[in-house]
Amino acid sequence: MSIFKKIFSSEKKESLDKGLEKTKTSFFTKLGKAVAGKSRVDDDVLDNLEEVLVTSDVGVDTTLKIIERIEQRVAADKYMGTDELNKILREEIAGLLSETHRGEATDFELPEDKRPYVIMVVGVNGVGKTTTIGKLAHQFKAKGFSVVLGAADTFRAAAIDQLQVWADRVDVPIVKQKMGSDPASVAFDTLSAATAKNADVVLIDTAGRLHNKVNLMNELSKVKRVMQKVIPDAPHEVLLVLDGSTGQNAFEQARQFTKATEVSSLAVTKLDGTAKGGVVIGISDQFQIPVKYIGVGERVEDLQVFNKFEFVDSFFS
Ligand SMILES: Nc1nc2c(ncn2[C@@H]2O[C@H](COP(=O)(O)OP(=O)(O)OP(=O)(O)O)[C@@H](O)[C@H]2O)c(=O)[nH]1
Ligand SMILES: [Mg+2]
Repeated sequence: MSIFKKIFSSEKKESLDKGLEKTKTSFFTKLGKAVAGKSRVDDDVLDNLEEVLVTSDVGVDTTLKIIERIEQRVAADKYMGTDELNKILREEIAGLLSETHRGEATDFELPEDKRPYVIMVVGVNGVGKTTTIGKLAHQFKAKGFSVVLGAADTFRAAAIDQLQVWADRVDVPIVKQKMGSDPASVAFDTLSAATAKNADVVLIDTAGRLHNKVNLMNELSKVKRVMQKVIPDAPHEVLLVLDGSTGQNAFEQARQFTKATEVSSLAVTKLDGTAKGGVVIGISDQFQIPVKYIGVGERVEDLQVFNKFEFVDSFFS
């Protein structure tokens, strides 16, 4: 068990390190320029550092908090060398993130007293909802949980097909109706089937785009209401998926969605292949909702349970 766990976590680390490569290259190139020719951390260096953080999509508010923490340290040690900046940044970012305890997940686990545990997956179109559901189904199944998928994105025929592909690949049952049918009705059927099967977890896919935003939010509310006819406290989790490669846009989506509907956890996808991985630091700091999962690649194993310390570790290693 312990050997298995070690192998697994080293794989997780490898995938994370690889996924963050672009962000790290870009960040440390900028950081190098920010301190070029400077031996001491002075006001110029701090100004440059602020710009590096903002342009790395950490977000203005979080950047200011980090700079403030570093300023305090510089005030205490006026001769702080720029060669120490890496270490200090790492410590201060880890320190900042550790101030919030939002019940972060440690593994692909499910609370024991809620069966089937219903996760409704929401987010605008193209962010990675369906892919994340496929990856989650794989991870939960690998943990021994029985999974049922619900194809409540009935807006496009391709959406149902895409979830079917995942159901086949992971080998889990899917409940679907034809395109254009009522998403709430699909969700109702899915929960009924999952209850009859004594399933452990239900993953409900939803549409990212409707004719307009108000329609979308109304539809999500209706899906929720109808699910509660089968399982009164469903959905147990509303997982908002954000595309990390859109940087500041991901913040904006998080803001709008959390205003319009109750969101209980976040997944930030597509961190591989982008230099905007700093968004995760800002989003973890800014939102009262935990970042539970991150997507760092296309393979099923590349969906990880987000651990802020592993993240900072990988970032600065
Ligand atoms: N590189 C990379 N690609 C990802 C990741 N997550 C999702 N994708 C890709 O993003 C694209 C969109 O993903 P979908 O899962 O279809 O997104 P969606 O939110 O379901 O989109 P709609 O159904 O149109 O609302 C696909 O090509 C996925 O392969 C990730 O972590 N890394
Ligand atoms: Mg989809």
